[in-house]
Amino acid sequence: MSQEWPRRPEDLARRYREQGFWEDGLLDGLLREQAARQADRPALVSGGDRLSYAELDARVDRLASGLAGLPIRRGERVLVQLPNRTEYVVTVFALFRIGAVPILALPALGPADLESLVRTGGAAAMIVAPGRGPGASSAVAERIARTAPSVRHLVVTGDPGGGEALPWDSLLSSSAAPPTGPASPERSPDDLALLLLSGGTTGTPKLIPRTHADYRYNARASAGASGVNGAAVYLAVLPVAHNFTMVSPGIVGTFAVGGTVVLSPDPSPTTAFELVEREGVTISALVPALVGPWLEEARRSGRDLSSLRVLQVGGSRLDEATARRVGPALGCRLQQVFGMAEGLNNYTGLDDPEDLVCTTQGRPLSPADEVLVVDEQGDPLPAGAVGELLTRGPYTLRGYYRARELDPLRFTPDGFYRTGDLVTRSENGDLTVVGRVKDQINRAGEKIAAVEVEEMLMALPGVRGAAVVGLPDPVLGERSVALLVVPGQECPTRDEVRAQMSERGAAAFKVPDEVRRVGRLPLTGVGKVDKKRLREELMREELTRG
Ligand code: AMP
Ligand code: DBH
Repeated sequence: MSQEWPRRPEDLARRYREQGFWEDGLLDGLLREQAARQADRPALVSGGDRLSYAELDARVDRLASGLAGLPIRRGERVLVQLPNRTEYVVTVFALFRIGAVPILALPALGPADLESLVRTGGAAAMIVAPGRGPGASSAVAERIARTAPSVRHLVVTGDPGGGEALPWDSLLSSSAAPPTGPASPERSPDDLALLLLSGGTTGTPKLIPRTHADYRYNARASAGASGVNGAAVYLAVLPVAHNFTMVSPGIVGTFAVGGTVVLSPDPSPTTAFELVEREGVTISALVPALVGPWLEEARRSGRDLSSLRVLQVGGSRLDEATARRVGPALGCRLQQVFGMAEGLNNYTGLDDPEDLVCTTQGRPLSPADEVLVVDEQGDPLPAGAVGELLTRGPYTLRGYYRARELDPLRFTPDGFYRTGDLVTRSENGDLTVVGRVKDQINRAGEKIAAVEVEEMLMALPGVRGAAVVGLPDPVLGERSVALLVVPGQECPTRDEVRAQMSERGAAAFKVPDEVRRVGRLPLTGVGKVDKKRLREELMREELTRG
């Protein structure tokens, strides 16, 4: 087990415990604790469901019994790909309760990524929704479940449509007997609790190990930073499986303090505003690409948004002009959140001056977060200088799951995570994100690993060279542009690229927004495509084109 993911050194772990960062307690314990404290308070609102803490906790018990009966055992991984509905929350907390480890897959992930997660994670089961998302159709899930040797069970919410899958409802056992009896081995807050997806810089997404203690701390501290307490009503607009929606403070943070979580079935502002008015939503979280549509809709719609106190925006860089419109248009405070599934969360303060809130991406959440801004040699830089952000702390990973070979690349010898983000830090510790070292495109918050797309482009007929870069885009943050070297042949069209990529199981958001033919690609000294120069050349061209 210890080879699968590196734990923190014992002296550091002891310090985090002694200083109160890590509490005793497991993630599902958060529901148990609230059910004991305030049984009748609304915990979860989704579609027609309205569950109190006692009801939600009981439903988690019933599913936990069903899952344990399959059996799914403590420590086993289970791929979960579900939309923003009650079943997601119940599933994830039931897995926590039996000590199994959900792998949280976004609905937009395609079959190729799903399969790679199942294989890397060695998943014993898959729990998916029928026909939701390109990767989640029952047929795709059935194929993966059949071919991946580790998978023993496939569970589908809704109608499994006559296939091999087990209906999720049938697992809601009638008895709520504790799924893990006294004979089960002692569980620890330091156990692996869940596996999150990294945006990834290599071809396949990496798995991020998070423990019960570190995730509980991340959630509770985030609730503090965003003013979420027992009176809060948190609206989940982004996919529930995203770390932002889970823990910053998201679903887990809201449960930690006994507030109410409302799930929006889709990200449209029309749906969201109806829920804000009906449920008295106090806080929600968006990626920058959704902010414009929200501001537009606020102008048009007659909905009463007066309950809204805080709008969090994160996932990619929010431009200052849009940032300044949020407060006046929505009548609430903006909070920028710069986070990563690997751990570190930064928040602008709710009482910060407007200039700071609109121009920086916040400060580290925890007094125990260590951050360094370093140059290419790894030497620390003074305040104001641009460099790579390194971080270490009580909720930041020390290595990816089953990817020990990446440790020397992505971590320093003393355990700092190399974020790949280029930032500046002010004298006061406020961070501003200015770019990325790592070669990925951040398209509306969806991270695209350039190499993965390039690999697929190279497989097209006649293509001799391919590079994918992100260029600034007012709506998407970055749009992806593919440059193809196709000597003496027709350049493939975007439709042909799309067809080829979808055949290879790629998610739709990974298809380049633009495909251009070039004569050559600029190379570095060692002969790698010089992305930095390429991007500069393209941006110059854009400027001269007007
Ligand atoms: P992931 O590794 O998929 O969890 O994505 C995390 C990355 O998203 C960070 O390392 C940043 O590159 C980017 N990111 C997240 N929040 C922000 C933000 N508020 N501003 C700019 N970039 C962000
Ligand atoms: O982009 C992210 O991964 C992200 C953004 C905001 C995140 O993981 C988070 C907050 O926790």
